[in-house]
Amino acid sequence: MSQEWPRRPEDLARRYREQGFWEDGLLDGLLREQAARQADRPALVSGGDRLSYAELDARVDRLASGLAGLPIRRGERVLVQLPNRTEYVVTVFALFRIGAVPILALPALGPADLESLVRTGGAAAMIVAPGRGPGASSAVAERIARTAPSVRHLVVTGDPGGGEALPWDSLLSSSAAPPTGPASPERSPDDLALLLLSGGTTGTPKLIPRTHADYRYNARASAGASGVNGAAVYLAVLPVAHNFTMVSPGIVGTFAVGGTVVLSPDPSPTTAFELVEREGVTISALVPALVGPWLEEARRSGRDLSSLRVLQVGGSRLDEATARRVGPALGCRLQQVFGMAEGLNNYTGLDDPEDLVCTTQGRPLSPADEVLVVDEQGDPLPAGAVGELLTRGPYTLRGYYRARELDPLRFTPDGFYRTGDLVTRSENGDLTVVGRVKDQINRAGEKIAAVEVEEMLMALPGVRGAAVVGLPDPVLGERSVALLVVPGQECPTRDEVRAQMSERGAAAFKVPDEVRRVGRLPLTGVGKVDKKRLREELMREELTRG
Ligand code: OOB
Repeated sequence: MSQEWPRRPEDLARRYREQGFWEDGLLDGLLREQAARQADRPALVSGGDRLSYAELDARVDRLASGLAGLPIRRGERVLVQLPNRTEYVVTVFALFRIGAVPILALPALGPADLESLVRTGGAAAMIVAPGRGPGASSAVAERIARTAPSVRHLVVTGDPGGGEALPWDSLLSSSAAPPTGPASPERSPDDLALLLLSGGTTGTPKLIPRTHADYRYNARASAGASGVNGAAVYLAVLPVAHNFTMVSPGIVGTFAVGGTVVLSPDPSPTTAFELVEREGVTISALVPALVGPWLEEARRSGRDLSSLRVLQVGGSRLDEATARRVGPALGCRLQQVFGMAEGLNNYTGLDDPEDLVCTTQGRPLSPADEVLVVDEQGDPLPAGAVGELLTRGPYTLRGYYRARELDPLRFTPDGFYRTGDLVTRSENGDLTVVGRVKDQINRAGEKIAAVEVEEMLMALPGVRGAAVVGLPDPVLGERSVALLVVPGQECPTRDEVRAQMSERGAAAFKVPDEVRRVGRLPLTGVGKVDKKRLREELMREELTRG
C-alpha cells in the first residue's frame, strides 16, 4: 500500500532526537517505568477501582495477552469508544503494548462518523461499551462490525447482552506474561502509536497519526508546563478519548511523571467536587462551557477544594469576563490551553501576570515548535496582526492518515500544518485566538469574526453563553444572529447590545442583526459550541416559519 501517513524528513527526525525532544521508549513503557520505580504509588482511581502502578501495569499485561491471543497483531487498528472508566486506560495501554493502534472515538460520536472511522482506519476490531438497557449494547457497533470487511472482533465492556460480541473481561488472560517485550528490537518509537480524531466542528472527522516518540514528548513537556509531577492528582472530567484529557498533560502526562489519575464518570461539577475533596485533586481540565457551572457550584457547595492548584481551560475560546472569575471563585490558578489533536499545544504560564492569563491563549509548548501567522497569500505577518496560524514541530502531524489528497490543502509544501485558526501573536509570542478562518459572517462583504462579537456579548450582565452565526439573507448575503443563554434574567435587547459594543469601540456592522434568547446552545461531544448544528437548526426554523 502507498504510504498511509507521511513521516518527518530524516534530518528533522534526527534533530528532534539529538536535541532530546524525542526519547527512546514506547507509550506503554511509561507505565512499566513507573511500576519499576514506584510500584505501590496510586496510578488510577475510577469508581470503586484504586490501582497502584504495579497493579495497573499487570492488568495491562493481562489484557495485552488476551488481545494478542485473538489475535490482534502489531500495526493493526482498533476502534476504542469507551467512557471515563478503568477499562479505557487498560485497553489503550494494552494496545500500545502489543503495538496495535487505537483509534480514539469520543462516546458522543454518531453512527455515521463511527462507520467512516472504522472504514478509513481499516479497523481489525472494535472495543465499545454496552449501551443503555440490556442487549441495546453495541447495536450500532454490531451492525458496523458485521458490514465493515476489515472488522474481525467486537469486544464489549460489561454485559454484551447475548449478541455476537466478546466480553472484555474474558480477555483478561490469567497469564501476566507480556506478549512482547516493551521495546522488542523490531519496534521503534517512530511507529504509529494512535489515531486521534480531528476536532473540527464541521465535516467528517479525519484521522490524526501520532507516534510513540511524539506523544511521549507532548505528554512529558505538557506535565512540565502545568506543574504536574509525582505528587499531582489529575482529575479527568472531559471525555478521556479527547486529546486534551489524554496528553495536555492529561492521563499520559500524569503517568509520565508518576502522578495519580482520577476519572470522573460524568462532567457535572457536583461529581467533580466530591472527587476533588475525596482524592485531593490538584489539577483538572475543562472546556469553557463547563466553567460557568463550576463557578456556580463553587458558590453553593460546601466542598473543600483547597487541594486544587490549577484549572486548565481550553478547547474553545474562554471569554475574559469568565476567565477573571476562575481564580477568586476556585482559589486556584487558571491556565489557558490552546491545543489541537493535530499537535501544537499552547499554555499560559503558571507565573504569568493575571492580565496575560485572562486575555491570551498561551505560548507554544516546545522551543522546537515553529509558528507562523500568515495572510491569505501565505505571507508572514508582523506581531499584532490577525492571520492564520501555521505550525510545524516535534509533535505536530505532517499529514492525515490515509488522506494524501488533503496534504496540499492542509499543509504547506515545507510541512507546516494550516490550523485554520485566526490568531494574533504578541512580540513575546503570546497567542490570542480570534476566530476560525471559516467561522466568519460575510455581511454585505464585511467580514465579522464570530468570536470577537461573542466575547463582547459574554461581558453583558447575566449572559452565560453566546454564539453568533450567519444566516442567508436576500439583501445582505448573510445577516448575523446572536443566540444568548441568560438564565433567570432578562435577555439584553438589541439596543443594549449595540450600546455595549459601541462603548467597546466595535464597528456598527458587527452589531448582530438579531438577538435571540435560547435555553442552551448545542455542544459537540467534548463540549464546544456546535456551530454547524446551530446553523442547521436555525435554518430549519426559518423554513418552517416560511
Ligand atoms: C483541542 O483539540 P481539538 O483537536 O478538539 O480542537 C482543536 C481546535 C483548534 O484548532 C482551535 O480551533 C480550537 O480547537 N481551540 C481553541 C482553544 N483550544 C482549542 N480555540 C480557542 N481557544 C482555545 N484555548 O481542542 C485541544 C487539544 C489539546 C489541548 C487542548 C485543546
